[in-house]
This record gives sequence, C-alpha cells and structure tokens, in this order.
Amino acid sequence: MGSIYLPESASKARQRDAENARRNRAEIVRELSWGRVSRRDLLKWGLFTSAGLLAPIGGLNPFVRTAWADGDGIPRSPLFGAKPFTQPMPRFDVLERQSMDLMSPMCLPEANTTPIKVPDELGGGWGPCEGRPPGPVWAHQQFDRFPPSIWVEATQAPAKTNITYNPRVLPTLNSGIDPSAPIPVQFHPSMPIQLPTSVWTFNGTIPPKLVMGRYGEPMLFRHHNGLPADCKKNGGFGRHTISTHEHNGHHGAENDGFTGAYFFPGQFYDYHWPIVLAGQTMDTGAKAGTPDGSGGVTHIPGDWRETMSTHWFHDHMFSYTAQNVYKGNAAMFNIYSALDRGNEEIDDTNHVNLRLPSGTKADWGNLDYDVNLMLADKAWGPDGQLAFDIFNFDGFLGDVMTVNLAYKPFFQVERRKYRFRILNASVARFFKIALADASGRAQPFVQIANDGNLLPQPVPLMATDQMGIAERFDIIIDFSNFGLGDTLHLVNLCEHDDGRGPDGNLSMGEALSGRSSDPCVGRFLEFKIVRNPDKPDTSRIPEEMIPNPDLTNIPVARVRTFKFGRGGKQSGRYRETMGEGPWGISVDGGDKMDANYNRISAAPKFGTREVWHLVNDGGGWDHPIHIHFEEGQILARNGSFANVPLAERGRKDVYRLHEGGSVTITMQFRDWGGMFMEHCHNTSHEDSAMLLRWEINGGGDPYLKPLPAPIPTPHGVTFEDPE
Ligand SMILES: [Cu+2]
Repeated sequence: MGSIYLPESASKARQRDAENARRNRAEIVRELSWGRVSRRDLLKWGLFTSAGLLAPIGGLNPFVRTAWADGDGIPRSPLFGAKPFTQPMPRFDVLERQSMDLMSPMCLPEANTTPIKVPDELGGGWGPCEGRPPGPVWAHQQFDRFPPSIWVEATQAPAKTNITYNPRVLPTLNSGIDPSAPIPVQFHPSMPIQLPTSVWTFNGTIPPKLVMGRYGEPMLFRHHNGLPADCKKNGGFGRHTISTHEHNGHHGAENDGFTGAYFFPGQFYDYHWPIVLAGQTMDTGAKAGTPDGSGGVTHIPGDWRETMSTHWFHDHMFSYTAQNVYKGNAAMFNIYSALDRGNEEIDDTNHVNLRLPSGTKADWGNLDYDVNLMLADKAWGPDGQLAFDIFNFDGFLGDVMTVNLAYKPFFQVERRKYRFRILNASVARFFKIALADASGRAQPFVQIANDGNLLPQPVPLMATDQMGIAERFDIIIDFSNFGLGDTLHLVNLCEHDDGRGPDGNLSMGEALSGRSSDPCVGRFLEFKIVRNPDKPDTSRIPEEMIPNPDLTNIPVARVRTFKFGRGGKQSGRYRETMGEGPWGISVDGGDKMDANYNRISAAPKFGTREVWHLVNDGGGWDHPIHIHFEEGQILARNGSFANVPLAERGRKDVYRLHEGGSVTITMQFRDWGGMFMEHCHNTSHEDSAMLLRWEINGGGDPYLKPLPAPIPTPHGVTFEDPE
C-alpha cells in the first residue's frame, strides 16, 4: 500500500521537490488561518476541485504523478538523530484546585461584561472581560443549586518553558523526572525547542494538563485566552479565538464549548462544571456517591449507572478545531466517584469502591498507578517546528508518534497492575493498540472503560478495537506477569494510507516488521519493569462494574436518522455561522447540509428518550461521530446488537461509523437545556462542515423557544435568530 509520506529511501531531489510543494501548501494554510482567503476562494482560483480535493498542480499537490520512480508523497519529519525510547514519558501536569475565596473577579451566573481595553489589532476600544455570551440564555443553569466549591484556571498561551510542573506523583513513579527541572516545549531533548508561534497549549507548557474533579463537587473552570491579538502571529496555522468543550460533560450548554460561543485574546470564559450524575430526579441508592475525603461516601442524587470517569477537554472553535487541537489545545479530566475513587484500598461501608489500580495515600484521586496517556501523531518541517497541512486529504495525518507530547518515550513501571487512560487526541488517525513482549509476542490486557464510562464487565483483549479520534479506552496491564528488567511495548496495529480512515489492521508480526509504509505503525511506548512494589498490590479488576441503565420502560419519543457524507449544500442568512464543505449531514432523509451553527437540525423534547440512527453515506470514509451532552447506548451496528463488540456495550459518546456502516443508539435528554452539537470527530471533516446543531426543547424558561445564535466579537456578543 502507498502512503501519504515519502519513504525514507526517496531520492534527495524527490524530497526537495516534495518539500517545495509542502511549503507552497503551507502558504495557503496560513492565508486561510489568517482569514485572508476562504476555501470558496481556493475553489474559484482552481486550487481546490469541486470534490474538495487539492487540484492536481505540480509544485503544490504531493500526489501529482511525476517522473519520480520512487513514489509520491509528502516529506517526512526529520528526527534530529532522536532514537525511539530514549526519553522518559512525562506524566500529566495537574492543574491546581483553588479555593473559591481566592477567585477574582468572582464568577457570576450571567457573563461578566465589565469593560476591558480591546487590543488595537482587534479594533481597539472597549469590550467585555468575559467572552461568554451575555444574558439569561447563557447564564449558568442551576448555579444556585450547584455553586462552585472549587475552581481551576488555565491560560491558552504560546509555547514557553514549564517551571511549575506538578505530576502529583514521586519522581520514582514518573520515570525519574525531576519536577523542579525546567521543561521546554520540545518533543525530544535532541529536537528543536518549539517557538511561541508553533505550539499553543494550556498555560503554554508541556506536559499536557490534567484536571481532577469529583462528583458532587461543582467546579468552575476559568479559561483565559492569552493568545496573540494579531491573528497572523500563529506560525501559519491555529486560530486565536477558542471555545473549550468539556468532552461529554453532562452540563448546561453554556458550559459545553459551543462552536459559536468562542472568545478572544484578552478575555476569559467561566465554564461551570457541576459534575452531577445524569437523571437528577432519581435516587438510586448507595452506589450514587462520591468520596467524602475520609474513607466514606457522600450520597448524591442521580443514576449511579451514569457515573463517568475519563474525560478530556479541547477546543471547538468553528472551522478551526483541527488546527487548534493539533497545536496543543487538548487536556484531560479525571472524574472521581464512590465507584471509581482512585484509591485501591478503601473498603467503604457498602463496598461500593471498585478498587481499580491507583494508589492508597489519598482518600481519592491517587495517580501512582493510574496513568493518563494522550496519543497524537504530529509532523514538522525541516526546522523541526510543528507543521499542519490541511491538504492531507480528508484528514490530517502526522508521521511521528507522540505520547503525552513526547516522541516515542519510555515509562518505568513496577511489577503490579496499572490503569492507563488512553486518549486518541489525533486529528484523523485511528489506533489499534496491542501489547508486545520483548520477543514481539502479543500479551493480554483488560479493557475496563470506553469513552467516559466503566464497562458492565471488564473485557480481556489481545488488542483493542480500532480507536476513533476522541475515544478513550481505559485498560489495565498486570506487569506482575513479567520479570524485573523486562521491557514491553504498546504497538499500533492500525495502518493508514490517507486520512479517510484506517486502511487495515496488521498482525503483530507485520506491525513490528518495519515494512509498513505508514510511519506511525509499530511500537510507540516502551514499558521498563524496574522494581517490585513496596507493598502488595491490593487493586482489583472487578467482575462487575457499571451496568447500562435499563431504558426499555421509557417510551421512544422519536426516531431520527442522520446520514454523514460528502457533498453538503449550504444555506443561511449569516456568513459568520456558515461552514464551508465538502462534508455534510442529512437529517431524516432531507438534503445533506453543510454546518451552519445558526440552523437547528433536531430539537428533542426535554425529559424524553429518542433513538438515533447514524449512517455512513459511503465512499470509503470512516467517521467517528460525537454527540454532545448525554451518554448513549449502542443498540445495533449494521442493524444487529450481535455486531456490537463487548468493549462497546457500555455507554458511549463517540460512535465509530465504519465504511458504509451504521450505528443505532438511544439516549435521553435530561437535567439541562440549550444548544449542543453532533459532528464527526475526524476534526478535518468537522471543520469542513460535518457538524450540526441540535437543542433541547421545552426545558423551561429561557429554553422554551428556539435559541438565538451567538455572534462573538471582541466588543461583545450579538445574537441572530435561528434558522
Ligand atoms: Cu468524518
């Protein structure tokens, strides 16, 4: 199979030509990111074809057939002599949980419109300090009932050295990394330090950030926009306006990171994450609870079968999500509960704690043996600076694997059980993950969670299913099955030859052979077993975890069908709210439409249950579909429940639509109101209009009527009536 990347053996002249073409495309990406041209302009100029592909122009398109005998493709990212598995993998950097009395200005139910100076680059004059749309529709819902009891803040910022790294574990549990040593933004010590224009992360630093929260403890996440006011200071990609989506938070829409509720440099946005169980009107007994801080459980309202664990949050800026997330706007959020409290020893009165691998020191949230892993493929130019190419057709693919933003690192482990919370934070790449021993034999592990949710039962595996973009798989590996000094590797078995979707699965032998033309196939993380644990491993892999809520007695209020494919139409009144194709979504047999966040495509009634069919319109693409707000259960794949793998039989928030496939799900619409989204999480597709807005109708004032769409400006947010 071919690859979008040139083989390393390609001739110097071929590589030089490919590099020129890459640079020419980068100029187009830059003009798009600055807003100086639109995709429509490129179409008009003949640079794009009507199918949305880059026109076959030599010196621009890497796939123009040429005289070169050694293959087409784009140039590989130079490695600057870095060898795999020579740097330690950093654990996530935990954001501080702060006491409310230290918050200034104090968070408010409605957006804080206190005027601040608007930078000259954004028009000068005055604008509101908070970018949240003003007024009652965007007020924090149930703010009096769930007043924040802690807050966390972060500033989206250009790359800088980290001098406040807090992994919340000892260096011995962090592969020896000294947290007091400054950490520059670089993918490997032998690679160049990233420029402030190349990488934009939470607080501008690496490692990626982790927020820790628990049920029953409402949190306020204050996100500052510290990006350059001049949109041209972006190194050629990345938009300086952002909207932060707490991926599948069960929160009000004003806190969901709605794609059109973005905010500007100099502003902040207060996201209220109440962290409540879905089904707030229910009391479901002892398992609905949260750690009380002293070995016990505080009972909370809601359905304990809706307990969630592993979340992430990331940018959702309309039409710019792919480049912003790729540039560094991705973080994780561990949610703790009575069931999953992050303490492997506590045996509470009702034996609710599942005692998953974590640690024992703190009442909840021990990270010793509970490790977040963020997988992402990246690419860079000859200068080693992060690069993005929207012309990696139908989905950007990088050629370098990173874990926690480190190039192919190693991680030291003890001979005991570990939990790994694995996030696919790529733009368009799927992974299929296996564990190999030193001789390349596959070794067993256990999947315990899919997306935010612990599965009904653990699923023993020799390899995961293909993991779509934004999916999370929590797995447990028992290193006590191996010896001191042994090394093991996580291996990617999923091969891409373009961004349309996986080309296929390889066997372990094929993946390790080095013969794949996909540079991200093979080993990407090394485990080194360095010692026996100090104390016996008392963690468990429970036989039963979280069963699905039984919805059979709740009537299905409505069945809807969403079809995802190419060739969407556009209509609308406001340029600002309309995305540019070629992707679209058809609802209930209607025309396939390009994204317009002012168009309401579905409006389920508050308090009801519906069944949604998600259908892939074909053409060889693969679409991981994400529906915001409430977890769904998969009723069928391609019409049958028998096709649903065991590891997908819990609740989900991303639904893989295989080539030509369909998924039928059921979900409820409860507790909160407002406007949400449904979209492909191949963010290249999402940004090219495979996104729609739906909203919950009839949730009570002010959500009784179709809601006006926000149009943010640095000088305040205006509203337009929905279409
Ligand atoms: Cu897609």
